Amino acid sequence: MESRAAVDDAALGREAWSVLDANSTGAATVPAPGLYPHQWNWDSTFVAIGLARWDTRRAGTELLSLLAGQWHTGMVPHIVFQPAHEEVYFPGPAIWRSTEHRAAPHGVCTSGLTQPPLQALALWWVWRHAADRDTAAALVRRIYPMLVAQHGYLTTSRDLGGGGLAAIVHPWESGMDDSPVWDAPLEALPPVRRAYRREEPSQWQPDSHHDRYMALVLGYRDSGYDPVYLRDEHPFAVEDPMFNGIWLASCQALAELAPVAGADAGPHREAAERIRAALLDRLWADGAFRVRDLRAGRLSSIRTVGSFGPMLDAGLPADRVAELVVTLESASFMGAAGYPVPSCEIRAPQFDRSCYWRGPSWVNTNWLLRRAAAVHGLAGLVRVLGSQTLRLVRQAGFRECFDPFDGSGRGSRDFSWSAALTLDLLA
Ligand code: 2M8
Repeated sequence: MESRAAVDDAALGREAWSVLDANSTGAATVPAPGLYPHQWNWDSTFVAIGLARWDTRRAGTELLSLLAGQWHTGMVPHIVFQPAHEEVYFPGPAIWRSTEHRAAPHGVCTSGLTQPPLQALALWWVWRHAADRDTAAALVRRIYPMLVAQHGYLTTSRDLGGGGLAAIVHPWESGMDDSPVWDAPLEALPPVRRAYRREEPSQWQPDSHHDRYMALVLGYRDSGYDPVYLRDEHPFAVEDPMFNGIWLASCQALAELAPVAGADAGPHREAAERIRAALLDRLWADGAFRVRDLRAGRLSSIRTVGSFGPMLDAGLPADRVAELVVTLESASFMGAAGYPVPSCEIRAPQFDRSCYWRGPSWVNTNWLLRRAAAVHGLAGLVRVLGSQTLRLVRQAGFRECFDPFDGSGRGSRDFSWSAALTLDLLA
């Protein structure tokens, strides 16, 4: 495998800071040079988490720059575009046309989809770790109402199944784009043509998953980003355990932050309880949380790293936690991998050790599972996830993701969340 000379903690920390500085626009940190030149929702939020112990102001600026893209509906978009690079990434602002929509913010172009609602957990992380208490308190007072609006949006516009969970309406909203759990719902979509590309009809190829991603984007955009269209007509609607597990943890974070903002914690605690009950009722089957396809009315048979998302909930019943830990440590996940945590179960036919969310290990999901282990007092798991994640970046650098067997790097180099979360793990 590709490997570097042993890097000590101080040098690793310096390298992480220089990646974050290089990827910073001044207010936002883009995921990686070249491929991802805009601000991505959960990428930026992981960067804020990584900065939390070291630089309260910069962590706050990161969150505020993302929230400058928040829609009046409360939706926090999955991309806030950087004007200088508008056409570098496809689909760019010309496809999303956010500025034509009355609910979108003025003066900034965004996508029309969202990503896992991690911001409240990040704000709480900043609050909890801030050396600069006054700055942190001011930040909480400023951001809290925006996050209440975000959670309101999920409750009112995304409970497409009517059972208390938020549905995602595109694989991009999960943050785990090409995970095998989206294969069945994508393949059930009507055939699509590449009408969005400047190609002659004679050059049209049989449609791919990417064409289907685009068809979903265009259908939703052309409805005017209408929540009624999402509920009644949009062909992709899925309840994802990681998205909802993060939402639950963010409700608990808002409950902790409410007194700082002079608000009542009660509604957030009630929301967390509702989501927990819905997760257990709707997504738990055969010892794991699974993705529910609302259009097909069935649960996925494939378990992924997303299946462990609800472990972020400190109130998850102990027997469920124990079952999840057995699965996580089994040969399906950590037990047969050299490096944690494969993004898809190793025994699934769809597992692919080198293809993004179909197998590789990721620093951000490792961080989330380490956090989940911490909330349940699983000290051994916390230690393993932390030390093995640091081993990955020490050996292969701040790559986008890693081969779970030999730890070699995959995807972009100098990837922001890999660098930022390393700073947190080094603390
Ligand atoms: C990947 O997703 C984008 C679309 O949002 C893409 O494939 O172009 C995912 O890994 C996602 O989790 C991440 O937020 C994004 C930017 O790093 O890249």
